[in-house]
Amino acid sequence: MRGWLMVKKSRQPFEEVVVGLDRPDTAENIRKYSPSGRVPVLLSGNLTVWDSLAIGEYLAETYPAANLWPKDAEARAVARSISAEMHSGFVALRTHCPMKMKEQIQQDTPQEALDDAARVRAIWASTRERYGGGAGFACDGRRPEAAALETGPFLFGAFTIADAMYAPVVSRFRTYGLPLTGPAAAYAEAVWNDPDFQLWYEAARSETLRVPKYEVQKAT
Ligand SMILES: N[C@@H](CCC(=O)N[C@@H](CS)C(=O)NCC(=O)O)C(=O)O
Repeated sequence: MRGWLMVKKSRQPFEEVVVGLDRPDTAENIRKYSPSGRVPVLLSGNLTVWDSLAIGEYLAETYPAANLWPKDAEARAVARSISAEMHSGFVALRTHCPMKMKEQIQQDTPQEALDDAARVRAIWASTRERYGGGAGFACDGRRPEAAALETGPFLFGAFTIADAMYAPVVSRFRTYGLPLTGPAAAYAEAVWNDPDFQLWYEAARSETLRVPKYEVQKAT
């Protein structure tokens, strides 16, 4: 979802190849495209980019008009920080709340995953407050004059790579009924209602491929 959303938001035409995961031929199929054996991978001419955040960076540099990172350097540094935090962290949330967009699941979510969810909520609320076109104050309390804050419902106003990085978590909050109120809830709603996010959701709803290891957990 993350790489796909980034390419959609770059507004460039692209062709999608879907590879079924957790199957005997998955590794072989992915390695036709990706040297890491992981998806997503972006092929552009002779170039292969095999990591979602690297894909975002490449698209942001190649198609600057798409504004995939915030324009302001301070906001951009924060956007990169929270994107990197998502990329390398939140292991408990990912482990105990696997992404299952179509389902509503009642479970006793372990405290460590709830702690991750709390950190995500705090990131969403504080980023919206400082950079989302609302109050728009810098870390030291100053309003950043060069911020050129854009209005919009996303973390930095307009949709950026940071929103793509957190989009799967928006889905996890919904699937597992994780607590969500106030600005963080409004933000999650905005991502859910984004037309490109909805395109992915509709495709997921009609998807017939299954990932066997995630089918053990039953929806209630
Ligand atoms: N750092 C990578 C992680 C990618 C990753 O873990 N992808 C999983 C699917 S979400 C994968 O390719 N799994 C291969 C498999 O299940 O065989 C990125 O975000 O691009």
